[in-house]
Amino acid sequence: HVVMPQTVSVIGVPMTYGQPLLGTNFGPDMLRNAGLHKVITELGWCAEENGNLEIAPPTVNDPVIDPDFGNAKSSFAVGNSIKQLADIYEQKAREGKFNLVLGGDHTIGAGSLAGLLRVHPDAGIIWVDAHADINTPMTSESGNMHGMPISFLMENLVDCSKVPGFEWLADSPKLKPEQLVYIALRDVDQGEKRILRELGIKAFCMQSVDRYGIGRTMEMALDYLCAEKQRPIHMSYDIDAVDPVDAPSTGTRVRGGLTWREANYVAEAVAETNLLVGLDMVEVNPSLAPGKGADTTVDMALLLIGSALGRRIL
Ligand code: 6HN
Ligand code: MN
Ligand code: MN
Ligand code: MN
Repeated sequence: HVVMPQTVSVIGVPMTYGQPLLGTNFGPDMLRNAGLHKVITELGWCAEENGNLEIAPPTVNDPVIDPDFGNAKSSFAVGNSIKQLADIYEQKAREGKFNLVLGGDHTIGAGSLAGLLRVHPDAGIIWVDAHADINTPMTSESGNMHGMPISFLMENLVDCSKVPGFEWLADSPKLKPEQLVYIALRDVDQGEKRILRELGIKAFCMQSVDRYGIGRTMEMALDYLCAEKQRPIHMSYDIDAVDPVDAPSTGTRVRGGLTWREANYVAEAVAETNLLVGLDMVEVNPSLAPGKGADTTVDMALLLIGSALGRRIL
């Protein structure tokens, strides 16, 4: 039996180095300025503001990954920064607080998961994303680390001791494939497809949403994680899971995404389990589609946070 935490611990992680574009660093403050704390408290939670983590930029002297082990751009800066997130996530989770992690690009998902698994080694993960984010430095075609965070946390997939900045993850608790489920995938790289197939990872891509509807899809996803036994859940929500019509300000837009209602329903269905202990909201980049597009995207992200924190229509 898992008790629903009463305090939402807000952690800003203004990370940009996991992908080539500037702007994701503005995500956390944009969400706060748009009324994040009001959303949290109006839903009956206490809001604990932890501010933004300090993200040290890459320097020319940083160690880089040996090409024999693949490509992972700015791994030293990324890895050292998200270690801070792992530590604070762990601390807040031990205090029984709900972790609300504001990105920042999706590399920060690796920090959240690392902290989560130290406290809840058998947690379930719901990864809501157009992308699978499970490239290893070897399979990645781009070298952009926001396409890799899950690979570092999956057992027997990456030797983290070979990735500068990520050595601290080498003997951290890892995920088993059956702890992870995807929602809304629609742009998966060849190497990722092979990994998903070989590890037998459960994925509900957009075609599942088309075929079964979002209601049945979420029922299957949550049954998959929790039917046998209840477990704490962490949801990592990439705003690019949402159709670009409703979330244009993000770096890797893919057509054919979740509608406004489907996107909220995902969060609502997870909230209804009362098992959610943490949420990442990532890849909001107000510098892309500035103005109305950015407002639309921030508004969407804020609505999704509210839905995940238990807002009901009735
Ligand atoms: N994201 N699969 C592509 C890559 O570069 O590895 C895209 C990754 C996108 C990551 O949106 O968080
Ligand atoms: Mn994505
Ligand atoms: Mn692609
Ligand atoms: Mn992502």
